[in-house]
Amino acid sequence: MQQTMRWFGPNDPVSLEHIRQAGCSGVVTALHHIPVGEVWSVEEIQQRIATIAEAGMQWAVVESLPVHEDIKQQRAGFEKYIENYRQSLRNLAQCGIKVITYNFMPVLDWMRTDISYAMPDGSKALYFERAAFVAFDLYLLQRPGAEKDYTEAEIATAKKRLQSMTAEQQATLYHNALLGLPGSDERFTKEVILAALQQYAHIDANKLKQHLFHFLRQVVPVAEELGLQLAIHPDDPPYPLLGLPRIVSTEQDLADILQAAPSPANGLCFCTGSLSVHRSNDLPGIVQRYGNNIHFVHLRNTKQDAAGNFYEADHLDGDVNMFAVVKELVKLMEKRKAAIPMRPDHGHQMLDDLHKTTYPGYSAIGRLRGLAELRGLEMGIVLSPHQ
Ligand code: DNO
Repeated sequence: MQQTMRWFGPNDPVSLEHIRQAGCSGVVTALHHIPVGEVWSVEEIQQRIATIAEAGMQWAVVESLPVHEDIKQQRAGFEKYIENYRQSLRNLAQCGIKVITYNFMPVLDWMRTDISYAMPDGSKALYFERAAFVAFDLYLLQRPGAEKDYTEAEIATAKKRLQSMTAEQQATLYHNALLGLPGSDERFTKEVILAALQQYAHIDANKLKQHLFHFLRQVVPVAEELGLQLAIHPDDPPYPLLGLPRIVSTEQDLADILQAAPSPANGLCFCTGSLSVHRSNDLPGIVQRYGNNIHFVHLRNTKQDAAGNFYEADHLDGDVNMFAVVKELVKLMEKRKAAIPMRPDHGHQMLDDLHKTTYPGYSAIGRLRGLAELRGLEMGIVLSPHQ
């Protein structure tokens, strides 16, 4: 695998030097300062390539070239944003960048209720607690009609959970749940989010899928001609939230997406952390069945309990059988005779990083630990003839 790490750009407290010292040859980044929907110019792209090259690495993957909400909702005039997207793809191709990650999650990207969940060893992880999330939805966000999405038992548990929290804990939950997209400082206020959710009142999963398919049919042929590889990121977590449809959650969703615009350019970001939370997803099986279209890999582990709460476990621990996954990826790369870019997705906040402020999940040392473990796992598999 080509070893990479995500870098949020010049304001990221984790420097390119740190990323190189972790053993990476590739950097995964985006032009976060360009507003969503605007064209990424050749000059801006080249400037970023040069910054990364000066640090002795290569801009391996774009994560993300974000899809404007108007495309997801097909609001009047959305075609203009599709054209801008195509133009950004042309500019990226002209600069020699090949792999482009994006997602089609409405309004929100990832969602966690706790970004500093204490692990028994004192490190901190990201955590999704179902009751806290329901309490946020019903009592803090006060989304109209939210109670229809939950059972009476869930509502009762959420109410108790809310009452167990101090005002400060409630404020932290509120803040965590409304954290903006990674890489942006934007935070969703209650009014903004309720208005945004309202836009989806008439867009169900079926309709959203049609919008995604339309987008794919418009951009995939251009990407194919340019020799690019698009990689859609799965929903995190992989189910509907806050009444919003989510359509990149299961193996069937992935199959539908690939089928909608068959092309080597129409591909997947295989994110084990996101997909693993949907228990029916067979991760090594997905690599076997859809490997040809896997263009980028996020390796992360999760540990889920019966109530649907999950925390981000150590990379080799948790519900994902990382050995089986990496074994399939090694087979795939041997077949392709090419390395696939991979990043250790997230990591615990640990050691000196416990005293630093970094993007949730993206501290240096936890990711370095994850990468080191994954690198060793891969090497063990490659070098052992009997696996
Ligand atoms: C979270 C990330 C996601 C991902 C986007 C891709 O840590 O994995 O935010 O970058 O969904 O578009």
